[in-house]
Amino acid sequence: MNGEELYQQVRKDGFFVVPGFFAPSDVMAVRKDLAAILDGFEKLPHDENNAAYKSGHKSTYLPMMHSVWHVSMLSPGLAGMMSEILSHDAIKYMMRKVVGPDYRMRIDLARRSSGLMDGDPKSFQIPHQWHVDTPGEFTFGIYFDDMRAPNSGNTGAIKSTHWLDYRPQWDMMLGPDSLIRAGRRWAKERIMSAPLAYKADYFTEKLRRKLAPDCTEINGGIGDFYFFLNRVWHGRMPNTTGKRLMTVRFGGFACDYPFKDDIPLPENAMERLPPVLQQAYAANKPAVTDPAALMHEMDREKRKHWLFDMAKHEKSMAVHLSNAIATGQKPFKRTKDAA
Ligand SMILES: O=C(O)CCC(=O)C(=O)O
Ligand SMILES: [Fe+2]
Repeated sequence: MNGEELYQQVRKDGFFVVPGFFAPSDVMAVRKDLAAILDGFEKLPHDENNAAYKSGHKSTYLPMMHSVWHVSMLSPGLAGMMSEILSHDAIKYMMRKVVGPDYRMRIDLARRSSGLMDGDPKSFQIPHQWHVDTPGEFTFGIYFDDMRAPNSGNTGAIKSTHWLDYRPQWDMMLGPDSLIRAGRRWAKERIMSAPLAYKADYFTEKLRRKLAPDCTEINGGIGDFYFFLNRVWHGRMPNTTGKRLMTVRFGGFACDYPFKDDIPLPENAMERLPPVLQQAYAANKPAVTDPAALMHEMDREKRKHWLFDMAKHEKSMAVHLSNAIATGQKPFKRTKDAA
């Protein structure tokens, strides 16, 4: 593993997988701990008054998955694996060039899919829709099952979209749900009816076709880990395997970017962590900066492309027109202003 190569891969694609980093027997031993932790929380009542919340380890049940937060503080084995990644010379080199002189971790979590059929593998839009998160954010992931088969419910990413000045969840209406969500925001009111917005799909469909070959499931298996920039268009791919598959994700922010929000760490969190993670989770770090870091380079770049602009305009005009027709108001005027 070579730090410069990893850095170049993040520059180019926005993510990478490191295969065979851990010994499979070590991963399987930690997997046993994590499964027991998830099983334990699963037996508790699935509500906010349960012991999981009270202990500071949020435990969330969705039909498609169960997640437990800050699991590194419950599994020394996992904490050891995370430390091994973060203290590896190649990763330190990559992080220095991508994130800058220092970063602060925000969360780690274990997620186990429910095994229910999740999403339509033929659809361009994925179950956890294409999105970008907060600027300055990065995420690592470790596979605790063999998730190399297509549609294993891995994190997905669209290559090289981290250079773009577009947000798929607000600027691009790539699927029906995003249409309603982003449409509401554009219209600054409830969308009364959006038939035109569904039909006006000429450039958007061209955009989907342009992006499709770069849509990648970040597949991996036991021993492997991955990394992505939360600025690359990403989401969760469908899980059609019928299996309950487990991953751990952990990530945070470059110190010179606003920290998204402070998730209170569980009690005595720091004492339960090895030094590398204590350092990574430490609050009140100075905002040390390096303008040459990739995070800042992306901010300066903000690449535009005519097809993205056309797709954006096509949908926004269609939303405004649909709404105007439905409400009998003049298009391109907010209800409040018009009244
Ligand atoms: O793998 C997933 O569920 C997507 C994760 C994601 O969106 C994130 O970590 O920011
Ligand atoms: Fe995300």
